[in-house]
Amino acid sequence: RQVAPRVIDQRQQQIDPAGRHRIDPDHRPDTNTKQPGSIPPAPEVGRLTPTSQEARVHDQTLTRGAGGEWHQTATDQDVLTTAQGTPVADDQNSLKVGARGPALIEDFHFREKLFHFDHERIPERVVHARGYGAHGYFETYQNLSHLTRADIFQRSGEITPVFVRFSTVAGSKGSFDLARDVRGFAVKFYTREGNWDLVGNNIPVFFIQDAIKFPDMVHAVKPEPDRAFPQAQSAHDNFWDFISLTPESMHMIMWIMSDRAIPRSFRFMEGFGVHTFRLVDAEDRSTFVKFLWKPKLGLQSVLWNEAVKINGADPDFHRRDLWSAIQSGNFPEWELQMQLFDQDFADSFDFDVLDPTKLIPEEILPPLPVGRMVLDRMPDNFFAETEQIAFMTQNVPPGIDFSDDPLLQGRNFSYLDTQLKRLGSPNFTHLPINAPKCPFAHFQQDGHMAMHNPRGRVNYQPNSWGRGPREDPRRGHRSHATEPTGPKQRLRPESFADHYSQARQFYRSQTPIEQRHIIDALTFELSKCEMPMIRIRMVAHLMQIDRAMAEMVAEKLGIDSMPHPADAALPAQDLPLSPALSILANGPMNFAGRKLGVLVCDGIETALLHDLQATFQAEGAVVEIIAPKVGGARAADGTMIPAHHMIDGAPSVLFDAVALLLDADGAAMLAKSLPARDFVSDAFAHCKIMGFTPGATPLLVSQGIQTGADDGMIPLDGTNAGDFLRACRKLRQWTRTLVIKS
Ligand code: HDD
Repeated sequence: RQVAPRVIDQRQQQIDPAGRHRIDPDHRPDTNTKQPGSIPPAPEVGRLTPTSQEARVHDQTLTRGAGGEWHQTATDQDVLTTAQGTPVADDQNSLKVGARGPALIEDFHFREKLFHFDHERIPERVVHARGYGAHGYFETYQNLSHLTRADIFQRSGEITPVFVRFSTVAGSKGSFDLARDVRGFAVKFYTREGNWDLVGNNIPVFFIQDAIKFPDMVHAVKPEPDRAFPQAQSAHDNFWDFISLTPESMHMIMWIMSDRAIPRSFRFMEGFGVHTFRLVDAEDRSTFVKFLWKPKLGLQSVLWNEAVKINGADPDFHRRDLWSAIQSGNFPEWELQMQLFDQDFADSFDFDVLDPTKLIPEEILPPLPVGRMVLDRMPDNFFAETEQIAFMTQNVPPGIDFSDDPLLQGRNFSYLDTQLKRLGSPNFTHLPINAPKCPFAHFQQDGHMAMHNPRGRVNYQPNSWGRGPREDPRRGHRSHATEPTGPKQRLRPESFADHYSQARQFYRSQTPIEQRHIIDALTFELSKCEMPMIRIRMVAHLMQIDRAMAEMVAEKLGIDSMPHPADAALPAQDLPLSPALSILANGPMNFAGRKLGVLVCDGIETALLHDLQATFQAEGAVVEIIAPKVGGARAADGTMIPAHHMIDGAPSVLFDAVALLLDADGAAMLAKSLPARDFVSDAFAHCKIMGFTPGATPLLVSQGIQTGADDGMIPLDGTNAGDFLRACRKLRQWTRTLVIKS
């Protein structure tokens, strides 16, 4: 039956124009505007190349016309337009014959909209696909002109804009944050003499010594090609097969099986440039350097059992943490340090400084602090900045140079190559996030999406017109003049042959709790390998590193007879221990930047809550309230306490310490709630410091937790918030691991 169509004009249902999404014009960041709590970012340096469409690096929403005028993008104005600027009359209905169609191909707005949508995705990074970035600045501590002519290190107090992207390695873009994995720590410094990319990790060594093995290593860790799983995990046969056949990876294996691979937050991680680089001074004298980032808030990791649960409760745990910290003005900070050494040191050191599977212990070569980095602004747009940023190890300014580390040499090819694939055009440096902020001038032209081409007649040099930029042998980047010699061959140097000594040094420098975590991690990962032969081959390597560790792993895996130790080109030496390698031996001993979760119910006293809030906030910690209902809880004095979370959505794994402010009725009620029971039992099992009012006892008892179990259980009596905070500063009550397997 034909029904007469009722024509609905969707436009009448639109939001009131006043309520439409718009960008507050005052929101546009101005590079000269002081932000509260931060020092002003560096002024833009010089002018960019002559261009008709230059975009200000700090502002993704504005473009500049030839006459210098600024154009706003669509989101800044009231009238919706096509990408061509044509005002749109109807964005709710496609153009049809009659009300019921068919649709007409002449509907350019509809086709343009779909066309653009269809092409929104770009390939994710082949590694480090999941990442999160922020803007900030680097402040140079002192003049280092005696070491390097890099402009960034010439003046104390120099401020250089930076963009940092943290990442996991193996997982795809949509994977979870708490994978057991290396974390990328990539920093782009927009210096006055070009971009410097320090593309590092939170681990100072790498799996392989030669870049030719990188594709194999990455294939092995990524989901297996036939079944396309497991996602973002190294716990599978292919990874451990490759590793067990690659002894040079053993040092790195100790690191990724340690707590370093499950950081509590990006803010609590170290960063490392990994390779040996060179600093070069104005007289072309070279000093070797390794770069290290030290977090001001100290190091902290989660337990594996926590990581698994965090991934379920909040897969965005790390990115949310960075977002919240920066948005609330708690800007994370790292100190840049340099380990500096000359050829004599390199010759006398036990290992080859070109071998990226080795580190130089800080006890042997104490690092020199050279500056600090503060992250103080989130990107305006994730895609435009965090996704499109292109890091390349080849980006070094004059005064910084490469060593012959074969991994670094291979990386210098791979990063440029991958950007072309990912960003689709050799003009990716025209994107504001990748463009230098210093003057630049060259004759590269054309190509997809060219935003600034040479203006006028001259696009080459030398030319007779006396125009255009020329090279400058004095200011330009000069490679340090080394004199490589030797036959052309494919060979690993003998100086790269010791694969076990530093692995042993790392393991033995850990505290007993950290050693236990390594054993648990190895056991877990190898238990996921279906091929017994792979497990046994790995245990044979562990025998070379530490026999007792190997035996414990074998015992937990149910391997009855120990294999022979793996053949080693060089047997492990007993190196001096390096306490700097342990997280727990270098605890922050404060609670700044950490999060207290306070579980409340109706009928509680507000005075205690306010006391806790004031005490913890004064420490620089965040306090979040969890209640049975997200609407909050009604206090004894009748006031409403708003909650940040409902108990069902806020398990204790999301907090560094917990407080239970409950009366007996509330505790008895929560003792029947599974999320509340998990909240306390997990907090206890994860060795968290727990404060509790006397009324909370029934909830604790329901989980078999004694209120006086240990020094991490703090009864709250309304006067001792300070004692509770002091207990929280140690972060965990590790003695509990003697009774509970973590
Ligand atoms: Fe790499 C990305 C760090 C070895 C090839 N790498 C990438 C990122 C980081 C690192 C942090 C993400 C950058 C971003 O956030 O966009 N990579 C390292 C470190 C290594 C290392 C510390 C060893 C010391 N990488 C390495 C080798 C190769 C690559 C040996 C190849 C020969 N890496 C790449 C890449 C990526 C990349 C394929 C993927 C996305 C990208 O570059 O931009 O080119």
